[in-house]
Amino acid sequence: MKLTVENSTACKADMDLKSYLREKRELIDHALDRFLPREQDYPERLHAAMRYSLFAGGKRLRPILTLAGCEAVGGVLEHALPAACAMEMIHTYSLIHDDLPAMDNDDMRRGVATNHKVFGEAMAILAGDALLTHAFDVISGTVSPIKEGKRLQMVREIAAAAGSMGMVGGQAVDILSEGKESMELPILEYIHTHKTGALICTAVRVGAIAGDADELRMQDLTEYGKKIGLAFQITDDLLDLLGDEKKLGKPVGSDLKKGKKTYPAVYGIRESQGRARELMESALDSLSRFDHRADPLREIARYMVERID
Ligand code: GRG
Repeated sequence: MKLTVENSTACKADMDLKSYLREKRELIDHALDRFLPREQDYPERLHAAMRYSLFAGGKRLRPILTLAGCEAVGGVLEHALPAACAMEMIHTYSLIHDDLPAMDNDDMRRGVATNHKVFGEAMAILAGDALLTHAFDVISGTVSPIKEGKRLQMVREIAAAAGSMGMVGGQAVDILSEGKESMELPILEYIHTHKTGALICTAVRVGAIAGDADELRMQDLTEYGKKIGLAFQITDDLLDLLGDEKKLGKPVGSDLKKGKKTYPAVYGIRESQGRARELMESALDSLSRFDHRADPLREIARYMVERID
């Protein structure tokens, strides 16, 4: 049976997270394929570079959060698909640029050679640029029953989360802090909440906007998103120390080698694990007003932190 929005797993209290994630990943991959220019479209090399990183794997966490955010407020999944795909395009662009020699200079990502290793630096930069801009075309240009005002709100929120007051700002502070002897907690939290957290929180919010959430639900989901965003980054830092290279699709220990001031580097492994757990519990509390339709969000919060146990 072909998987469609209509027959995909609805949220059940006893749902199996693995099959939920697998199904949603399939939906997203299928939609991404539709939304992206084909490889044979001119200029072919650029479109091949964009598709190479987008379809190299990846957990699709951000777009799944968008769908789950929509589901939690009783929205129609299909309405959130363009925004979900836009989130993944922006995330993939950030990974391509982050891997460049001028940034982290990494050779492996998502289990394969990084974009610049295959296509060269110039094409990797352009593939990232094109994914970022295409994301906004998909949200604003796809035929959708969502009112124009709501779509404009999504565009603005995503732009803010991705730009200098969000992800790019966090990346800039991270780079500017490299090589410093010590790092104060507010700076470390700024980097985490902006570099990674902003996009994760916005992923949940745009799903809820697509689902026509009221203000109270939006506030609860924002709290949830902020907490899991930070928990995710702490977990990612821990995985870089303790994780399995094969499962991660990239070498471990790279933060340590580069002298990065990560959460465990500053606070130690135990304290970081405790902090990630606390954030997860607090994220679950933020969902106390929601019914079983928020179960995927609850399970995702648990899964994020359990990756390090
Ligand atoms: C270059 C503008 C610009 C921004 C870079 C997000 C980011 C900012 C850099 C990525 C560096 C990094 C490895 C951060 C740790 C958290 C993170 C974003 C991990 C990768 O996300 P996953 O685990 O990756 O969701 P997949 O491949 O599963 O999508």
